[in-house]
Amino acid sequence: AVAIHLEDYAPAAYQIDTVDLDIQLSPRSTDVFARLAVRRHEDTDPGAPLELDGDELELVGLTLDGMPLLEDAYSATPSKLVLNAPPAEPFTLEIRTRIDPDSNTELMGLYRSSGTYCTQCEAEGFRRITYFLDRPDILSVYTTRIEARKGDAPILLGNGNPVSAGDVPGTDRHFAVWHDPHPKPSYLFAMVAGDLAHVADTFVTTSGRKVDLKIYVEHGREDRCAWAMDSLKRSMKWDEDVFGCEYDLDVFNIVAVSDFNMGAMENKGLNIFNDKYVLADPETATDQDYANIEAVIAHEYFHNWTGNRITCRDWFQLCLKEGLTVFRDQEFSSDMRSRAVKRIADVRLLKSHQFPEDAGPLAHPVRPRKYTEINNFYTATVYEKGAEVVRMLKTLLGPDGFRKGMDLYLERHDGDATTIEAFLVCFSEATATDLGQFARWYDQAGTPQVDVKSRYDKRAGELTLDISQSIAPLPGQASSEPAVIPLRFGLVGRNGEDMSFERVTGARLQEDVLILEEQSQSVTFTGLKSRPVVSLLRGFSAPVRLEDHQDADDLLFQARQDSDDFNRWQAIQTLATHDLIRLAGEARTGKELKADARLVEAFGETLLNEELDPAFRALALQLPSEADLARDIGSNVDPDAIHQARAVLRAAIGSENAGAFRAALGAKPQGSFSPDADAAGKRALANQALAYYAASGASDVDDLVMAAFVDADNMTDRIAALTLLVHDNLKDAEQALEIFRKRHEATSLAMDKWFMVQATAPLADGLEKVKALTAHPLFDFANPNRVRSLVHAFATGNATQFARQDGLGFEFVAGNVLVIDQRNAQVASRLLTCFRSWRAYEEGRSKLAETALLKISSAEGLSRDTRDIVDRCLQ
Ligand code: DPP
Ligand code: ZN
Repeated sequence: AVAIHLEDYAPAAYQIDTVDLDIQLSPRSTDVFARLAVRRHEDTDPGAPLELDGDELELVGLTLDGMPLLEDAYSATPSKLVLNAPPAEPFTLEIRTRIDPDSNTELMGLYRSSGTYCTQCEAEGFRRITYFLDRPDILSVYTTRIEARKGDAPILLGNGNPVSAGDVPGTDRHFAVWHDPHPKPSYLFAMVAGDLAHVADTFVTTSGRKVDLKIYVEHGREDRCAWAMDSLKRSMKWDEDVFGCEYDLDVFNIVAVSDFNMGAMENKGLNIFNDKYVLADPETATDQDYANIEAVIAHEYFHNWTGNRITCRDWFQLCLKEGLTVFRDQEFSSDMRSRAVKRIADVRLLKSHQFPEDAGPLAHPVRPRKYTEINNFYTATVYEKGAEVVRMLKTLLGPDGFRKGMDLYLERHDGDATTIEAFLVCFSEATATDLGQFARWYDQAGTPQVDVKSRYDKRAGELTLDISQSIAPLPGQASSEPAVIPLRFGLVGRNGEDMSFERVTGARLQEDVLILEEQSQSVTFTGLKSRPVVSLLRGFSAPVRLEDHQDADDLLFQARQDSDDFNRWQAIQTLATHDLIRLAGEARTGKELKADARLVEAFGETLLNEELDPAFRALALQLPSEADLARDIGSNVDPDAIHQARAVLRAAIGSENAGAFRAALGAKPQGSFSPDADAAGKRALANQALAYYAASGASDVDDLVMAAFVDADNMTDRIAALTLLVHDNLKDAEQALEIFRKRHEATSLAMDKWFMVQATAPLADGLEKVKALTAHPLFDFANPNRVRSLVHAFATGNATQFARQDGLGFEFVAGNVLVIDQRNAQVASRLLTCFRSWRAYEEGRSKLAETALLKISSAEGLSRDTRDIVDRCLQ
């Protein structure tokens, strides 16, 4: 496959101003008539060829200004339609293609999910519907006529506003016409046709536009849409209040489908969602599901401005819409919930997904410069690190400066397909700030390592921080330049309050943020009466790995006293990480393992600290995951040793504080179920307590956990108890799995959890169980959610079984990648990324992982997606 380079960008030779589609639906044979108004770009020589993209298309008709084309005037293959010498003046091209939605297992383009016709066009799916200039800088006005058998598809939906609808006389078919007045790129095209139920509501915008809101789902699922609708209305209001962004059509439709590669898709006026981000009720959805739904509904809605009205010039600019929109949805959730808790959750995600990506063979800049398959760049780096970069921009410019820049961006670029440079210029102009060095965040891969050594001179009352930053060499990036790092900080005095100082030299200071710009610099604070505890990177003000050499005393102090909640959490995590890494090292020498007593005590204290909100305490009690520890250890990783270390610490914390944990089990919210953040926090804390109590070894553990499972009146509590039963191999695990299956068999999203609990069980025969589950009647390779809940969950959430010493875990996942690649390249290549840290394993496992990768690499007929990932992993 050929690599595409950012530096080769050139505007298309032709523009397409309007697109009129007539889509005549039929399961095996759908006819698509596309009428395109084509115009030569002013810089294009008259007669230059017009090259339209296709993908597995069959051309059945072609006219130019109403006339059939002579055979030597064009050439057509399934992946290309070329007009050799089109007219110099604007012309109308009519293209008729025939497609087969039922055999579209890639779930890109037009396909069917549980009988419903739906589309997914980002990034390059529109070319699977008709030949087109399928690139995001071609903005066109779309009118879509959809026709189908009335009985099969009573509901017909398109982008924009509804125009007309009616029966097709003399047939059993009907049609609907939709018109979207906003010029848009082809990746935002969507249509849906099916037998769907809906819930309806309305929203009135600030300027008085009444918008009809509808969420479409399969019949019988309407009563699981309330939370999504509520989230949508809150998102619409919030975007007006916080960013001044108003909705711009008369309708906003959301459709939930069961078979979807991504989380959701922001098609103009017609969002299509993976149903896991729409459907929720207490019986089938966890608090985490509710929070995710709120965030994803907001995310897709926010794209209406950051993504749709202002889109990307080319796919290298993907972070322009994704990083910014993730930042916006994170801010929204923070405003709806606890800001500190949301921040911790987001940083956990960043560190567990993005940091490993950024440290291995799949590392790439937030704005990549080269790709062979764009689908492989919908990554944690583009999304989550992209959001962190926008957050740093806000930190550097302040809230007012940031808002000024956003206002200018939204005004200046409305209707554009633009770039990161244009985005940054708006902030630079609005605030008279030079962002030249800041722009490196978009162009350099790798997580900067920030090393800080502090020295306190008692006599002079001065504190000096010797700070250096660096990025380890990566494939394709041997060296790097210093980044602008906003380091939020506090100098904490013995009473827990931040100390004031006289002066600071060696770095720019902006309120409580030090701006680092050099590869190394010494920063000195004067006028300090005693040695402070230095609290750095408060709120995780930059996506860096901080090594500040704090000793255990200072960390314990910070965990108890820091006024910054994030750093209180971070301090206890750092303490736990240090001890776990020590234990994991000792586990490999066969030494008897003993957890650090002060750490164990600190966990008990955290549990009992009523000043902290329950959600925060639940997060603080969570140990670093096995994957987190593997990432921090970095090389020569032994997953069994890590697992053992965690088990020892968890048991120590559980048994030393058993009484307190048992008492905390009763702290559940009272009354009927509410998904709000408060109630969710209480459930999280009680379930965390249950997990520690289960590790205490008390004699009533089996019965207590089973009782918690049986008595649970919501999915959050039920799945928490089931996870303990299965993962700790408690007495009634099998019985509980049976009870759960019988209860939820008809609810696919709940059964995903049933598969996932088993997939992630760290048991000696975990792999054999997962293999057996691939033959379960409810397992289905065609459903991405099901594949993710079993195979992907195993590969990413079951470190000891995936990386088994006999290599069978790697072999199993690699085999599945090959099977899935035959039908759905995106799901397969995503699954394959779980090998990305393979070189960090100890030698034996590393060799076995390489063998599995080589097996994939040597397979015939790999998709471009999977080929790209395997090649990069092995490079
Ligand atoms: N639908 C995906 C998202 O919103 C890709 N645009 O992130
Ligand atoms: Zn997005």
